[in-house]
Amino acid sequence: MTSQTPDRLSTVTQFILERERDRPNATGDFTALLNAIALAGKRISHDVNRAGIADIIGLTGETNIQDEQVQKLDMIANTQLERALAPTGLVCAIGSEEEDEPVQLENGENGRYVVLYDPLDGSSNIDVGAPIGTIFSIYKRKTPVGSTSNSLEDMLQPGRDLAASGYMIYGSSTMLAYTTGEGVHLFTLDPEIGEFILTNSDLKDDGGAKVYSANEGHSLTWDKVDLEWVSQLKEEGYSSRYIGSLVADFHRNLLRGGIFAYPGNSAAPNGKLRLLYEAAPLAFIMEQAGGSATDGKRRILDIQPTELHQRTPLYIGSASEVERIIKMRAHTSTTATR
Ligand code: P6P
Repeated sequence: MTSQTPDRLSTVTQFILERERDRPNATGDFTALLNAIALAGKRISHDVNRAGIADIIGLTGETNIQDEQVQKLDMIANTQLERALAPTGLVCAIGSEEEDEPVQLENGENGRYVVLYDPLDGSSNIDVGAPIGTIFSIYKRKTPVGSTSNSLEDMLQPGRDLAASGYMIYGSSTMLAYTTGEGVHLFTLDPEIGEFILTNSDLKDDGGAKVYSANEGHSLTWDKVDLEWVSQLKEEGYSSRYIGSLVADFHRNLLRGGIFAYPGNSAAPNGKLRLLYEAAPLAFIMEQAGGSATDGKRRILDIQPTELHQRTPLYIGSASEVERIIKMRAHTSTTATR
């Protein structure tokens, strides 16, 4: 990874304001939006770090639309994000992994954005202390401002139309990364002052590390291309790093290089990860850092969503590594049709 190490002390708010000053038609809306997300991130970080003490570890006893058991902290994070975004008046509707349907925000009819998120990705790792995170997507609404958002029309947009995306990782430190299409910028939460402080601006993935992240426990359900791909990496001396928390695996690969894969499989041809609030926002970040992301054939950012919680196979990381799997899959599909 290469980046600009800041020679100044800058909070996420100051940083965005400085960059908005360079845009004549900036309204300050994005500053307010990202501030709200950062505020929720501070609260979620606090809750995650005291989970064992405050008896908020464990399950609510419910299952979400993904048929996954809902952790208490999933719902707390979901609520924190909604409570932070609603008062901005900038968001007409929210899409969340924890909500079956889009959530219209009260007084949101004049909101110009929709926000989608996985409030606490990797939450099954909460009680073992592994890093977990929040992943978010911000789109400009397509329906007229002033109308009650036709949420799905506003949310089912391809990743190439994202206004912004980012993630927060709650690990040994809490960090926030975002992009608006002008580079990837990374901030670290200083809990002493409760501010996200600029750590790296304009992160670039230099593709260096020979690392792959995939859960080979599922490899008996993979197709022969994925099996051949991993076998090639092993022959070339790659190391395997897999935390089982997408944000943590992604963050490591963004900083050090490497490739993450959650392929489709015989049980779930579209894999496990969701397009709108996991794959697409991270693909936007990775492309802005010089990497790329595919479902094995298509650029993730070009996929037109048809459902709010739709899943997609995901290969994301250094451009050369992603190119390799695309070529392998294309070769197999052409030879298979011969
Ligand atoms: P598996 C966590 O539940 C998650 O959604 C992602 O954070 C992670 O990358 C993936 O699932 C892990 O899934 O099947 O390897 O346990």
